[in-house]
This record gives sequence, C-alpha cells and structure tokens, in this order.
Amino acid sequence: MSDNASSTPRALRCIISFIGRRNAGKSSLINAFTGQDVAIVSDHPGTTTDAVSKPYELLPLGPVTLYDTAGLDDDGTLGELRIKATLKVLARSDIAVLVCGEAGLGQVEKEIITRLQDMKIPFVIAFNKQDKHEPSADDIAFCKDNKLLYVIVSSTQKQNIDALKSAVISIVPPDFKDAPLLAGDLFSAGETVFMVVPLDLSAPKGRLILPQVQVLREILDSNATAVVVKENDLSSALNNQHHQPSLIISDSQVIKKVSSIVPTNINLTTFSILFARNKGDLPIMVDGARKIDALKDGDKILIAEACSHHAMSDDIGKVKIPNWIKQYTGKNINFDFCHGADFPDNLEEYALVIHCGACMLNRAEMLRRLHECVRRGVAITNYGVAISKTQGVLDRVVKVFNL
Ligand SMILES: Nc1nc2c(ncn2[C@@H]2O[C@H](COP(=O)(O)OP(=O)(O)OP(=O)(O)O)[C@@H](O)[C@H]2O)c(=O)[nH]1
Ligand code: SF4
Ligand SMILES: [Mg+2]
Repeated sequence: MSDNASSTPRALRCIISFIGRRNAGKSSLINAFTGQDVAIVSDHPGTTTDAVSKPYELLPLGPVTLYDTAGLDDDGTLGELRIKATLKVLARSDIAVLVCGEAGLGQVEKEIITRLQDMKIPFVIAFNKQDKHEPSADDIAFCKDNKLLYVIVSSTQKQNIDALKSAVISIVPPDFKDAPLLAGDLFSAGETVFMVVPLDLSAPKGRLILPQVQVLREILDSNATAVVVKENDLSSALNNQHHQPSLIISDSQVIKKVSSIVPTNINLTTFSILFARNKGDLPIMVDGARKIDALKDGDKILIAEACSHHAMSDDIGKVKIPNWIKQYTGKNINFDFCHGADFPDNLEEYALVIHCGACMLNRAEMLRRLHECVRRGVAITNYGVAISKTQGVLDRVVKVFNL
C-alpha cells in the first residue's frame, strides 16, 4: 500500500449514462436533469459526437457523474466508432437512462434494452417529448409486460424530471450503500480466530496495519477471541490451544508456510482474500485467478493500479507478481501496466487483468471495474487472490467461501 492508503477514500460517484438514438433528446434531458445548459442541443441528428461527463449532486443520493453520449443508431464509419465509444462508457456505468424520442420503443431501443439486461446495468426508460408526443399504448404495455421501469418526461417543458430522478435513485445498486463484513460471518461468539502476521511487520513500529486492525475489531465485536501470532510462533500457539480455532487468517506473504502448518480441517484464509471479498466480487476474482492455469506463451497480462503513483519500496505489482506468474506458469508472458481511473482502450487484448488491492477505492468503484472487465469479456483478479494462486493455496484459502 502507498503512503496515501490511510487517507479517506474518494467520494463515491455513481455513473449514470444517458443513451438512446440520435435526436431522442439525451442532451436536452441532461440539461433538464441538472437545471443547467451543459449539453449542446440541436435538431440535427448526431449533435453529440463524443461522450461528455458532467458532475452533479443528485440529492439525497450524493455526487454522481452524468454522461451524455452519442446516438446508438449512428451510421457510417465515424458513426460506428461513436457507437463503440458510447458502449465503452456504458461498460463502466452503474445506471443507464434510455431516452426515447418520437420513435418510441423501436428496434434500436429494444436492442439497447437487451444489451443493458445482458450487461446487468439497471436502467430506466425515459419517454421524452411528452409535450408533443405521448408514448404509444403498445410501448407502455411492453414496459409493463417486461417489468421495465419507465417515466414519461418532457425535457423542454421540464415535466416529470423529479420523477425521473426518483426512478434513478430507486435503482442505485445496493453496493453503493452497504459493504459486506470482512470476516464477522465466518465465526461465532465464543470461538477463537488466529491472525498470523509476518515476522517483518511492514508497519510503523508499535502498530499493526489497517487490515489487521479492522479484522481484529470485527472479532471483538462478535465476542470471539483473537490470537495474533507471527508465523514462526504459529505451531506452538496452535499446540497450546485447548480448542482449535474456527478460522485462521494469514498475511498473504507467509500463506505458503502457514498452510503447511495449519491442519486441513481448520478454515484458513488470508487478509487479502477477506478484503477482495469486502471490496469486490470474490467469485469473479477467483475465476480470474484460475485462468492463470490456462495462460499460454505470448499472452498479455495487464497489471492495473488504481492510484497514479503507487509508492512501494518493494514493488509487488511491477516485480513480484510478474515473477511469481512466470515461475508458476513457466510461460513467456508479457506484462503491461496501467495506473489511474480508466482501463486502456485495448483491454480486450489481455488474457487477464490483475488489479491492485484497491485500498483507495470503495466497493462500488471496484465492482464497476470488475463488471467492466466481465462485460468486455476479460478475466480479472487482484493481487491477493493471484498471490494465493501462484503459491498453490488458492483452493484452500477460498474453501471457507464454498468457492
Ligand atoms: N418538443 C420537444 N422537443 C424536444 C424535447 N427534448 C428534446 N427536444 C428536441 O429534440 C431535438 C434533439 O434534442 P437533443 O437533446 O439534441 O437530442 P440528442 O439525443 O442529444 O441528439 P444527438 O446528440 O444528436 O444524439 C432538439 O431539437 C430538441 O430541442 C422535448 O421534451 N420536447
Ligand atoms: S488503491 Fe491500489 S494503487 Fe492505490 S494505494 Fe491501494 S493498492 Fe496501491
Ligand atoms: Mg446530444
């Protein structure tokens, strides 16, 4: 983790994309939504050519980013490129507003609906231009039959804009609000949990590092007993126990040694695995790590770090993980590196993305990245899960989660 790992995570911004065919009124609706003339509007189809983002405070939810996009029915070579760009914005969106104009729910809109459903993006249909055109009875019936959320609005007359806002807030994914426990569901009151920390504690003298403190807190909150040991003292500490612990949580760096000491009937996992589950979707990341077995000579792996400057004395992403992967697979793998908020455009070229521990991201942001990879057909895992895989202990450390 870098120096700034202990600072407050960035504010959570839900990404809401306004999509639809050209001239449906996407830009007009963003203007009505924000109460500002931020997007250029005209009756010329194809006015918005590039996706444009607009930060907005959507109360009571909080800060969101609205994306105005190019029409998904654009044609010609340039049009195709614009559609591709809109779909990329969509891949990282949390919510979509499908704007329909005079054409209502035509072929274009129905294809978009199927795409949104495939991408598992919650959406609301905005039947726009109500002032001159009510949606047809067929379209309303289609929405009702398929349980699709819809609102009838007029951007120019600012009708029903509050109803659209409420509809958007009602479909905000729960992950924006709640994060699962780290470990508190894995043991009960009165049980004992071991935490194994490495000999060379990479924390300022006199302190444990944040993950250990957070897990310790959950153990104590559950009225369970915590035993904290260094890996060299683990054997004797286990022998001294009257009852065996119900769970042992190890630092990833020493997991190989710890797994050779801990009897197989005791649940064993790592701090990194607990955080991977808490911060994202563990099954997706475990699937991604298992893809390491299928890597071939010449495959490319993307190492993705969320911060622009990952200040680590001992560079886990740049040096250690590539070396472990090469040793584990025996293959000639190429590694690329990216930093910051966005994945590169050529994401599809990678056989696997290995993401950092995401300590500076909140759960929703990490889920967005995971889902973007899934939507773009690229396997993804993270440092902690990949380390367990290359140490040969992945199955063991995720067994407690039935994976
Ligand atoms: N009557 C009426 N006209 C509207 C409404 N919303 C948008 N329009 C008009 O529809 C035309 C297209 O609106 P835009 O907001 O530019 O549509 P868009 O979907 O962003 O279009 P592209 O950027 O070209 O894809 C403009 O002439 C708008 O004034 C509405 O609620 N009622
Ligand atoms: S979010 Fe990633 S890159 Fe940033 S400090 Fe945490 S582990 Fe490092
Ligand atoms: Mg537009």
